[in-house]
Amino acid sequence: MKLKDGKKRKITSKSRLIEIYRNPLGHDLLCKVGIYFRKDRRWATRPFVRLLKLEAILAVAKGFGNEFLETLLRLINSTSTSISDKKLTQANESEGEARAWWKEAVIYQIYPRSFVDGRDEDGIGDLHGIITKLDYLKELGIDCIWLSPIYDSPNADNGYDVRNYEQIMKEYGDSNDFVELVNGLHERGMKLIMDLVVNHTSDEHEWFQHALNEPDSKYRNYYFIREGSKDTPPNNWDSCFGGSAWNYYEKQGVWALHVFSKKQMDLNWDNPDVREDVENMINRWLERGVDGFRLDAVNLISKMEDLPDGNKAIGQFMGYCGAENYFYGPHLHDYLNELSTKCFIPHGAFSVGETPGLGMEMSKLITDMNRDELNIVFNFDHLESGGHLRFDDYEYNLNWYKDYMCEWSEHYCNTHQMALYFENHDNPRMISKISRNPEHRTLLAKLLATLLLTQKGTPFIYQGEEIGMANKKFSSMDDIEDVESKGVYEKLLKETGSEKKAFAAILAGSRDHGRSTMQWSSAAYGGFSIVKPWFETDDDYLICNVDDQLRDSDSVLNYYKKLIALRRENEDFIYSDIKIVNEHVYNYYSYIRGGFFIECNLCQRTIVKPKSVPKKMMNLVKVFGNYNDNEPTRLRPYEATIYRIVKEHEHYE
Ligand code: TEU
Repeated sequence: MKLKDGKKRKITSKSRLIEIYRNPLGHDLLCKVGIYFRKDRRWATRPFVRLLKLEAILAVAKGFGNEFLETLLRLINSTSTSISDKKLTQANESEGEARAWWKEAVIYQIYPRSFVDGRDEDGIGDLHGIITKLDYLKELGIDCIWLSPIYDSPNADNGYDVRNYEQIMKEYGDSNDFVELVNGLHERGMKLIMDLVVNHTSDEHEWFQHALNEPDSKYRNYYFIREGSKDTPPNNWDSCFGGSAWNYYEKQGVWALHVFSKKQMDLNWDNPDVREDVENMINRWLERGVDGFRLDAVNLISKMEDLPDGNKAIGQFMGYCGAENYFYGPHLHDYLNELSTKCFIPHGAFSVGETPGLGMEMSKLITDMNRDELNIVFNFDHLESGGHLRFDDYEYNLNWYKDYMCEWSEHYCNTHQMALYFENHDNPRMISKISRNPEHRTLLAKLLATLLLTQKGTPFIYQGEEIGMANKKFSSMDDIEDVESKGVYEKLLKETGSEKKAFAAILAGSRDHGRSTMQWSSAAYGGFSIVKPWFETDDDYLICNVDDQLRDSDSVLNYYKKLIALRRENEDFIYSDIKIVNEHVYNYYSYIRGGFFIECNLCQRTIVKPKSVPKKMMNLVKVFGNYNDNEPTRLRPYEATIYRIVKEHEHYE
């Protein structure tokens, strides 16, 4: 809210929720609080509730004391933008939506270590392996691949700890393989986006080695290095991989900050030299033919000045302490704008930010096409049902996803684009989160494919998702590779004293479920390699693999192919608005995209269609779905169908 002199009114504990809601950060924080308490996202806008004062809400929310209130107010008042920025957006909308290849593209994420072991047969995936699968990807209909990091790395976090940005990781190949890969993609009309990990570097990166060992070098200020005694870290922040976010170096008598593992040291983006080095590095890759980047944990790059202690209540809420001081830091917008103007825009490069913790309004600011920051972002709010964290053992409720999509679709305008995804290398397989019943596997995989490829946004498919790969059958911590899972296990073991409980959490949330080797065939090791892979899991490849599915016209893989082709042939799936129909019917999700009607059952029971729908059926012709026959009045478990609207429709509600 603006005062008469144009200044923004300060938000205080006496402010009403609706006033806070008008501030982008305030809006998103209120949503997060709602998610935590399993309220619906729009709880703060309901009649009466919207008029409550902040202090009244906090009085009922036990455990959130004064300190929490102060942190909240500091954060909200520190943002200079307000939701009225939407005006910018709406002005543009009347001119129609700008076209862009990355809105039309279907993007496929490759986790190189687990994709294909090509040339050297060492049980580790590599660039040559990827090259041998380019035709497979082209036939599937993929327009662009995103490669998880392939830079030189000691692999503390499988490449997300970069030792040298200029070199290709030895196990993956060399610069000739890289050139062959870029050419192979471009010859096929496909594009390449690389992972850009610049919130931190490996502790083995030469910048960090100089910083640590040469106190007077210019690199000292490239990181957050603080002198001090061994007993007291500079603040109370936790690493999101478990333990303190500070590592002590005995020999040098200093602490250094790492939000992730203790081999991933946070770069100090407030130092202009850091930004310049990073920008030059990015431009070198763009000159080598890269078409864009996925920017790792990029909303973490701007840390609050003086690195203040984290609020304990927020720490509890997030699972680790300190995040409010860096997840949406004071210079985030400036730094993103600088990257965009110095690197992405001059090269016409695409950018997708990985932005853990950001909500809808903050994401809109970052991706508004008038602000020149990022093209799109990966939001995380749909990945767990309300009130749950990834390591909770529970069944995901798809109505949560519907609610999320309804809200975002309502507020995202033509000047923003959503990134649509269910899986990546940081998450278990989505179908396993929803149901572990093997009878649902194929149905669910096809339902998710339908959602991914027919809603409005840029779809990202994660390797293996296209054949319906499921979670792995790990039997103990000996089967686990991931640095995060190991850290979280130690933490939970300390907290609960129970190996069983700690392992149950790992089994539910481990990133290793998505990092197992790709299942190409029923040959030994799933055709991933001819030698024992770096990460051996179970024998699911015998019943779920690419070769078998290529031969089966009814397979998940062929369903993906058909859907991608349908999307390509019909721009309705790209540029038409999404109109949600019967939004309030639980377990039922249906929407119109231009000349198409999509209808889904979100649960494992048969449900009756809303009364108004069957009447309209005469105007619809089934294109295809995950059941081959049709039932006019009911939807079977996880049923998903795409219809063409053949007659002028008016209302489907
Ligand atoms: O992830 C950032 C991130 O915050 C999370 O997704 C994270 O992996 C996890 O959920 C924390 O609890 C990115 C990468 O995608 C991830 O693989 C890396 O480990 C991480 O950054 C550090 O580079």
